[in-house]
Amino acid sequence: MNLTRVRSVFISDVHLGTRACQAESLLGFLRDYSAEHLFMVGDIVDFWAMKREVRWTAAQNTVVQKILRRARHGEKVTFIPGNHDEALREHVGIRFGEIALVGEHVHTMADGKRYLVIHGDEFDQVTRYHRWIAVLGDIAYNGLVRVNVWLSWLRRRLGIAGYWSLAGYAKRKVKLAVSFVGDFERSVARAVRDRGLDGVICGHIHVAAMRKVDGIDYVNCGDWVDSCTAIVEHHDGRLELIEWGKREAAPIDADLVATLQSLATLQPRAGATATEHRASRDSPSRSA
Ligand SMILES: [Mn+2]
Repeated sequence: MNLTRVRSVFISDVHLGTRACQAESLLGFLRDYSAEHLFMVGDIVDFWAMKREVRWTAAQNTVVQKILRRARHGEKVTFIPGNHDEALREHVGIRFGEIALVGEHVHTMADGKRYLVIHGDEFDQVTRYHRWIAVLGDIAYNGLVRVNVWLSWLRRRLGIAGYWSLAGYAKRKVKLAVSFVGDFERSVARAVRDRGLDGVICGHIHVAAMRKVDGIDYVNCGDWVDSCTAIVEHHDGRLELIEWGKREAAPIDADLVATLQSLATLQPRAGATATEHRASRDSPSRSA
């Protein structure tokens, strides 16, 4: 195990309850990074998608259990609801056991810089004023992510190295998406500068980033449905973008793993044969 201790971990857009959620990858990341502060920056649970279909896997359960356990063991866990878990916004200001539920948070980094931690959908003109477009876009995006699971499987079968994301490619290429991302980043930066803060850590648009936007440190956690990215703050206040999806082998859909495993059990396995031999050797002596 390769444990890295950091001051803070920031994750967003996990979308628990959906097929696209890369819970196994997130578990791998959480296993490797322990922190004093854990910020969950919105869209952790996807109540929108769960109205259509609920996909709750064992790995997703483990994610919840791991986070609750970390909170019990003294990690300061802060949950900032997003638009997909906006039902929780009614309860902002309450503590759920060890977890603080807040609408936004100003985090002081180890080097004294002050960052606004917020999901960010309030800066997205589409989500704010055209909810039905957002819902349609959400369905289309989930479709892309789903197709991508099969593409990455195919790429592995063909021996093509590395991870390539169809949804990521679409986001980079579609002109509308590019200008949407730019508008979003600038409007977040403007709000943060107006409040006299040094930077922002947000999520929502599923595009991880760590750069200056109009003089503000613009940091976006990305997501755990496609790119598998997170932000960590080291003990000296330095921020780092962790691209877990690129570090690991291409993320695999849990169902696909189950299918491949059931196929694999149809093949004679060395381990299974050895056990059978031992069993057949033991049984006559026992009956004797
Ligand atoms: Mn969102």
